[in-house]
Amino acid sequence: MNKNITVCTLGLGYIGLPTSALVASKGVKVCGVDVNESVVDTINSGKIHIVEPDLNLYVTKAVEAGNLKAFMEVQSADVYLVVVPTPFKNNHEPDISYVEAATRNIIPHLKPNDLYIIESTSPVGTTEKMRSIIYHERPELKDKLFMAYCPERVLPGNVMYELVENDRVIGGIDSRSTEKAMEFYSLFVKGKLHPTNSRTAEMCKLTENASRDVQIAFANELSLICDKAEINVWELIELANKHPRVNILQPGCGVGGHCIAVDPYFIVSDYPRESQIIGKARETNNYKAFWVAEKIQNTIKSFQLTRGRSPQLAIMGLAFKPNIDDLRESPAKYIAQRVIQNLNDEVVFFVEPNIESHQVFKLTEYKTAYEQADIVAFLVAHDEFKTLKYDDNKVILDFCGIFK
Ligand code: SAJ
Repeated sequence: MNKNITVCTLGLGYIGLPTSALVASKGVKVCGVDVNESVVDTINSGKIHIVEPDLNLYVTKAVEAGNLKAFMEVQSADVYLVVVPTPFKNNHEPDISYVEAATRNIIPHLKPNDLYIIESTSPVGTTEKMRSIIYHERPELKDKLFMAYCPERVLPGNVMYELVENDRVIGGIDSRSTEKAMEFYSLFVKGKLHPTNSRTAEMCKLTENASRDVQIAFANELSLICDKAEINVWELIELANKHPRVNILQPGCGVGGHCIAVDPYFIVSDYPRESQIIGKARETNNYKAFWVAEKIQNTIKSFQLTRGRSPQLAIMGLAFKPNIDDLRESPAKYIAQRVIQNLNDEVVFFVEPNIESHQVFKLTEYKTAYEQADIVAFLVAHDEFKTLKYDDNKVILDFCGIFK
């Protein structure tokens, strides 16, 4: 595919903006579209609205070179990338309304030989549903468009590297679409491009994250068992992983973020009878956060009974995973909120080294909190916490293997 094409990306978030900036850095004209006017203005001023290493450099250069411009409305192009959110409704039903809305906004601009790609995590069959909508509105384009589903699998914090280096699965609605989409991604992806159909590509994304959720649930279930069996779960997992074909992941205070904790529901909601393990893993990982909150409450109560006074408590970590500043969908934040709800006269120090301040939790520096507290609950395995020395005089609740 030559570079004098125009790409229109719908959705300029954690994936849409990095992808747009990367494609633009190859000399391709990219029109980014977002419903949020401040996002559009921020990008057109050469700045970014999200935290992602190196992204600012790419966006500034692409905007200055005139290869990246943001708009509130869809611009006519040759390639359309749909990279909008796919949240779920309150009963864990996937919500593809943003994908459908973006598609309907594209339809009037479509012409023969255009390439339409969905990257948003979607329930199986979504690309086929969008094909029907497009052909219903534009019957003259039937079989004259290229349409594909191509999920991303980048790790937040390493996006600009992984967008280039990771292999990608390219799922066309037919083989000519798969080929066309592979031509497009070969413009900027160095990883291997794996052809398949759209349903398999849609399920592949969900499978990757559901498999990780199940693996984490196994580790979390082990931690509950070991707590009762009075076994050090960190030592147990380390020993079991000495087996050449065993790789048990790490227990935590629950599973957060808007990927691993969300995507499995896309499978469960469509295949509820068949996805028993996937569904139970979701329950186990959600229950772990509740169990941690209860454990902290019980520890406070037994401290008061045995010491005759209320403890000072340190809640170590609020982010959804180690060494990041993202608190969205964070089990640690949920646990901290539960602690606040049950507070009597205990003093609580909230610690999150990756953010300066928080509108709900008054933050304390981690060394100070550790020194002052009687009970220390480690919720997130931030690197800073691993520099602390184990102190026998404190009640240490280590839910994430700081002192493993
Ligand atoms: N977690 C554990 N124990 C572990 C590993 C993770 O409790 O051993 C927890 C983390 O603390 C966090 C949650 O699971 O709360 C998810 O963290 P994560 O490291 O699995 O990753 P995400 O959500 O940042 O990114 C995942 C990745 N998917 C896989 O590793 C299969 C990433 O490649 C995807 O692109 C991303 O989801 C996504 O956007 O789908």
